[in-house]
Amino acid sequence: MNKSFQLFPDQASTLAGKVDALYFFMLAVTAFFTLLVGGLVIYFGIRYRRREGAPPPERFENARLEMLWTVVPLLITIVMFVWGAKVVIAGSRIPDNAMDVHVLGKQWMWHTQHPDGRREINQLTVPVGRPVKLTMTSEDVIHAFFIPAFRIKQDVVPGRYSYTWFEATEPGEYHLFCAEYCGTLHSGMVGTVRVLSEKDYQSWLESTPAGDESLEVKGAKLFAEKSCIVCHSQQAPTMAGLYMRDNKGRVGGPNGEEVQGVADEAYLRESILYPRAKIVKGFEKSYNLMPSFQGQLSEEQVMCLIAYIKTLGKDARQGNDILLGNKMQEQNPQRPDMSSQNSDPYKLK
Ligand code: HEC
Ligand SMILES: [Cu+2]
Repeated sequence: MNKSFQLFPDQASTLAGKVDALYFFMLAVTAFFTLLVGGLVIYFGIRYRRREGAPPPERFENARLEMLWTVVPLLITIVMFVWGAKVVIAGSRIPDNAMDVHVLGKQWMWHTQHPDGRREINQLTVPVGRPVKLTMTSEDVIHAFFIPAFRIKQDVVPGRYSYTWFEATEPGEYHLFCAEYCGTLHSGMVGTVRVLSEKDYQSWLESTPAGDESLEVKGAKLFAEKSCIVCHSQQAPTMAGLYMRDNKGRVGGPNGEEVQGVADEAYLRESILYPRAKIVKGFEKSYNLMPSFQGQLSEEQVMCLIAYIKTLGKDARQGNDILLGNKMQEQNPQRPDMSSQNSDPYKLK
């Protein structure tokens, strides 16, 4: 098909076909009834038009007919509702094995960052056939992350994380847009999503420098530099195994209210920037309550700290693994040696 004039964007994700099937169904139903009702209005308008000397119109009622045109549309809209809900759920349930990518929107560009520290600007490179989870936030105003070919669009809001995911099905290059008016150069806030075959993706990984350090390593360093370690190795709750723990019964609101949810990225971010919003039970009266780090950490630094906390499994030992033990060092010899800092956890830069 002629690429310069395309009525519909490519179908390039697992979700695209599902969204389109529903869309075309609704389009067909709408077209059918528009033609039926419009056609009848015109036909009856002519057939029963007012004529000279005609008797006044009779009143006509038919309960069965009325039932019919009430129940049939009801059934059709119920089908649309159930089908639509299924598509929405498929689009919002993020698979567990998804690759993590961070997205930061700002006037007027998209920053994307892979867990290993690789960054791209106005570009996102992903392998085909693997689910990718996007954790997104904005540095200034509300943006919206929109990839038409994947049929995903999600607001990106300052001060909180939003999530979306996709699994690309076709290698190629696709448009990435900002879909929320965000200032004078909003229309220029565009980018490219590059979907590579697994082989090309591997060679891309090898050929591009991994940037500086991975997010986790940066996060581990920040954990020491910003003195999180000072409290969180002793008097404050452990970070070990915290990610995705159930908050119910474990954490309370500012006045001890019940709290729902799990310790996901959004919760960790809130705990760092607004520690008073939710307080771990038993620490309400702690003498060294956590200070707010709002204004002292950039969104990117918060992202790194979270990436680091996510790596700490249940058996991570505080004060040792928490300063990025040698385990990670062995896994990737290119990562900086943190052992000098390990020996003196309280040394701050
Ligand atoms: C002055 C001591 C102190 C410092 C410094 C500190 N924290 Fe805390 N932190 C606490 C205490 C006490 C709590 C438990 C009370 C609460 O939830 O606010 C806590 C709670 C948390 C929680 C929620 C824990 C849970 O189990 O839900 C996270 C996440 C966290 N801190 C991260 C950090 C990070 C990251 C830093 C560094 C940027 C940091 N903290 C610095 C004392 C501190
Ligand atoms: Cu924008």
